[in-house]
Amino acid sequence: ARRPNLDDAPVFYPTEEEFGDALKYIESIRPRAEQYGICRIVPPPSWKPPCPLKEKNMWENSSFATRVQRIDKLQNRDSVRKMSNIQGQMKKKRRKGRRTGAEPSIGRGSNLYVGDSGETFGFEPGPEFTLDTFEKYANEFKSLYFRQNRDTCAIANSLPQDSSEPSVDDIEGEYWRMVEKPTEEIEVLYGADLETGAFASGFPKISKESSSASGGCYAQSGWNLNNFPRLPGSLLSYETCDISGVLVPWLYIGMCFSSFCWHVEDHHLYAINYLHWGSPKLWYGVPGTDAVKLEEAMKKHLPGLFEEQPDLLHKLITQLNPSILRSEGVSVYRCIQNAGEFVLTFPRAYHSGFNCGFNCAEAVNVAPIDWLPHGQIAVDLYRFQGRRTSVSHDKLLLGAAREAVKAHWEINSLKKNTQNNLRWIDVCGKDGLLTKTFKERVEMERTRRKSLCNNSRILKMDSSFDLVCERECSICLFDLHLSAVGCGCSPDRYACLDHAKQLCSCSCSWGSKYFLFRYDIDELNILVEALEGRLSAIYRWARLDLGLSLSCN
Ligand code: 2HG
Repeated sequence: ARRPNLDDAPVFYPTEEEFGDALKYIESIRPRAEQYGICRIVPPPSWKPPCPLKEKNMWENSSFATRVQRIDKLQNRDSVRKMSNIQGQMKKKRRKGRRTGAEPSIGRGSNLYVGDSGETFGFEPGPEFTLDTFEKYANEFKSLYFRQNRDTCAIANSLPQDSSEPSVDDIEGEYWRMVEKPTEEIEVLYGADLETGAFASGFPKISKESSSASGGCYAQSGWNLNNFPRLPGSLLSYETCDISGVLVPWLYIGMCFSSFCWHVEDHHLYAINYLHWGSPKLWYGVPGTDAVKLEEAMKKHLPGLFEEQPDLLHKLITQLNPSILRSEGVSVYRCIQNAGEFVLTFPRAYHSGFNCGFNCAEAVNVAPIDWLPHGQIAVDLYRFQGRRTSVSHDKLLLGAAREAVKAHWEINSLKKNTQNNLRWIDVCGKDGLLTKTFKERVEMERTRRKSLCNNSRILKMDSSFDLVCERECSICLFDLHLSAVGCGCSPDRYACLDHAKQLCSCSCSWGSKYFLFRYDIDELNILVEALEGRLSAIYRWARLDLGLSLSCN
């Protein structure tokens, strides 16, 4: 079988010095890399982080959940074929390997659905494994597949009798043969979306001991994915909740053919993935500018699946050969990630791929300032689709705006030109990215507030309104960080400004309704002017919001 004929995504080799500041480095490669959607970053040779997952205790005693992936059904769901001999053998082994009644682990939402026909497709929960037992399972599958499946597997036929490993190209050709024209059922297991909080991270964590031990610098490193989402300059630092998979990394324990299907990151965030050990992970990436084209191409080629499930791409259960995407004018790039390397995906860059054998990766999101407009597009789209958000976009936007004005105040009144303060200079001013995005959001808010009834009660939103949990509109799920509508009849139920009337059945009597505003429009306007660089506004905002005044000078 032929592998897709694609150009490679770019590869970057930072020097030790460049590698020192993770977000600065990413910003430096963005002009060359973003147009490919994904890129590979090979750390300097001195980067050798100790991996806590390699400890013997972890291999023998910690178990993790897997999910079952039917590779022959990722693209064509109507293929019902006889189970191969290998699958029969692997199923028997799995029963033996089962340690407990495996708990379902359905991360990143729901990748299970029931089609119109009643047929269920999705990644059902598989058995639990330890790293030890999964490694054996994975290795056995791969050697059985490529050496004993000679009837159906084109590569196995061409492999010399005592051949060692199939090449990545061979595995890739075989993968797409199975996805597109399966001759048998192929079922693999994936330990995907494992919460590092519950299992373990592959990076050392900051602790009292780590500051002195040799792992100390790795515990503090910006490339340690436990630190990455909240690095200074990443807007995710303004989210107080530890959102699993976004702010707290997930772990992926893979075997040959285990797959991640076409998807974009929640909120069109950047994502970074590090391969701790094992066989390569093969990626396909599409630049964010081709995201809509990809969606249209998928709908065109898999119309039945999209009719059944319009939000199919949110389920992460569907592959489509990159060659088909290419034939529809979608730019697709290929990337082979080896152990010890990072892969970065840019905002709204669709990506998919699979593992070439037993391996372990970790991934998390990040939001450098250039992500802001992409994030705004994502929440506008979510509102239109009635889709729940994972983070509060307005909390991040407002967090950045407040921090930027504080930095300007410190630079002006305290002459504190720290790196942290100076990073905000370029994104502020009349044409700065932060100013422009924030101003547009305030304008949107102003229009919505204006259309509301004047004689309703307006209350200052408590600063802790959404501190521990995100608040969302009970009708469209829009995030309520900036403003909300409540009614005396239903405590703890709120709506966004657009759905004020639908909140409850007392809709005709506005009198019982109240509005919660975090800031009134005049305050938001001061913040806009402060971002534009007007000194008087900077001082007014500092006094008003931050409790800072000239007397501190
Ligand atoms: C993602 O795109 C991950 O969600 C890749 O970074 C997942 O390694 C995987 O399977």
